[in-house]
Amino acid sequence: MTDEKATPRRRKQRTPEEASIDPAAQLMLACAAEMGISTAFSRADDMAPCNIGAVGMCCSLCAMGPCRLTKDGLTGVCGATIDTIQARNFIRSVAAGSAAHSDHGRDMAFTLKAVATGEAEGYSIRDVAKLRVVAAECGIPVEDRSPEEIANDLADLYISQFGQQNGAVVPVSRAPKKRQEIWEKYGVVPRGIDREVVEALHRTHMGDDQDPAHLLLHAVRTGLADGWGGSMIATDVSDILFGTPAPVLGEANLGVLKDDMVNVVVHGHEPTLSQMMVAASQDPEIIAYAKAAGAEGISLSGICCTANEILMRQGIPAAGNFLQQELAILTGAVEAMVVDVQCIMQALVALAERFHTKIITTSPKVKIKDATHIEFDEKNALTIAKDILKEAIDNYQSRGETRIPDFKNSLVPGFSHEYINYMLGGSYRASFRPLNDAIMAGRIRGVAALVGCTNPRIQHDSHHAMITEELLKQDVLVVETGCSAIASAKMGFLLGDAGLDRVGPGLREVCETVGIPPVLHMGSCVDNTRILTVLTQMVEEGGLGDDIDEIPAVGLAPEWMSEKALSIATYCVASGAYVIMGGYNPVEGRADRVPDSAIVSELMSSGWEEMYGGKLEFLGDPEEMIRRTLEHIDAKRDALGSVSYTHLRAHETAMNISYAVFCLKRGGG
Ligand code: NFS
Repeated sequence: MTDEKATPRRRKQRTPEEASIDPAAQLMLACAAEMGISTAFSRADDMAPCNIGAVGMCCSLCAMGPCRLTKDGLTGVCGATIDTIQARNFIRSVAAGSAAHSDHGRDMAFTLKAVATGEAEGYSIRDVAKLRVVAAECGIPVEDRSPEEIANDLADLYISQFGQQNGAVVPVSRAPKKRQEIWEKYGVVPRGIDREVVEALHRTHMGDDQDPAHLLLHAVRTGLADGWGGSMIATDVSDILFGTPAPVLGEANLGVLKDDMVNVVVHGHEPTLSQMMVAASQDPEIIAYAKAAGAEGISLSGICCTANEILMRQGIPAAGNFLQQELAILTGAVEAMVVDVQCIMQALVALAERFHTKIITTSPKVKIKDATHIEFDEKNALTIAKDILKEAIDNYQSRGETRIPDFKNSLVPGFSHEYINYMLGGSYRASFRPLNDAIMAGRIRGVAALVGCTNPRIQHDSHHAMITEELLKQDVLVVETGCSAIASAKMGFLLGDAGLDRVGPGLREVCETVGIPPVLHMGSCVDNTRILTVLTQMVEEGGLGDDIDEIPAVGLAPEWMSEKALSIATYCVASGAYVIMGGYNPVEGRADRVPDSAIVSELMSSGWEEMYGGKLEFLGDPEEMIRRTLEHIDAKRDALGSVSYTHLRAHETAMNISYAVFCLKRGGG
């Protein structure tokens, strides 16, 4: 773990302030440097990205290569052109992202089945109302049936979506009618979730699909299998089993760790384990066990999307986002980091060896060499969760010096689409009407969804912060998920009063009237499907066109790093959204640099715009992302014939100036 051994030749390292804008992260990075410990930040400094692979100029799909297409006109050994190679690499990433989200959805469906048949220890159906709504939408009879009977049928239906061979996956029917027709026209309706992922791998095997446009059609179908398939199933079932989120008070950042308690950090994605850890941590037997070990009790917190799942529902604090997983261990105060699937750095195990922290893997799919493995199984969920906590408590005595940064922020997460609908209209007239009206009248200029990861190649949290801050000033309502939402939480945007002095006057008026923060935390990354649902309901409400691509809305993932982000981007574009990704463009590389030769980039921007009304662009500069976001929103407003936002603001500014001049002339203030 010591840098001297691992990386003999050090490249220039960023200072903590250059690496992150988060003061808690800066403090821990300074500690890491002092202790000679590497982190993702220092490893990113030490290892420049491969400039051939980063922009998609390398093919490693067979053993005749890897082929690097670095010279004008070069092809791979098999004759593959750079366009084919880039499209193939891209679709493989989408397939991996779609698989990760969807396998999570599959496990949720299996848990629902186990709960329905009484085989899951400690779980119950928390949101019977949502179960009935979702089941009825799927054509499952609900009248005069017990929740378990309905849940059993819904679980069977959802499980069947993964192996379905023909037709359309069920949640696709929730999309606007016009959208479904577009997907049918281009033959991209996902037939079965697993089928699309398998076909993506088949088509990209050596010697198969070689037409970039044809490959990208299947990238769309594979992405849609995630967004309107696996991820949507994951969100539905999580809400049914653990409750549909509603606003709750929470806290975020490393300052949530406690000096006098046993700190257990849950990290990963699936709420089945983390929800049971919440229940077990409140068990009197476990609290007594912790006290007997000399601690005041157990303090549970989360990292990454697992954090979002328990933050949204129970207000359990978030210790941080993706890049803070190592920093949490560096505090010396974490007895156990309990992980399941996705976004878990292998470096955690070697890092934990420098401290007393136990890394406990729990998923049958994920083991890390030298970590402790306690396999989770929903049939004995509560017992296993208690065993894990006891392991952490037993480790409390081994704790050495701690350095918990004194930084944390309060926040109000929990904005499910059901709650947004309710808060806008009240119980009896729940409706998106006020939101649509505010957009049409120009009080809200448009909507931006900021989602996705943090990436050590970009100053941690900085692009999330800058873009959120500027869009709010421009009266753009911001909704967030994943690590982006945790970044905003740390900046205080997820609290009503704390954020409102930094937002434009129109948006501020709406937030104050409705009583919401200017940034709405909508959940984990699988919950991006909640955003699709909100957009669909805005269309159904009327006044903003008859399909998602007509709404003045933009999606941004400014610090993305994961293949899941590429799958999300693809299904959002196919749903009609303009999506801007930060960092580098994985399909940009060309040796010849002929300006109009960027075939795959073009297909995904203007090509997809022509087909789906949405487009995908990769932009490194956050200022450019803001400019294009506002430009797109204003163009969509114009197309709808809504009040011109810029004229409205210019008029208000002129009125304010005349009033100020009038006051000055009267000698007033
Ligand atoms: Ni999303 Fe959530 Fe974070 Fe990125 Fe990882 S935690 S699923 S992939 S890093 S936002």
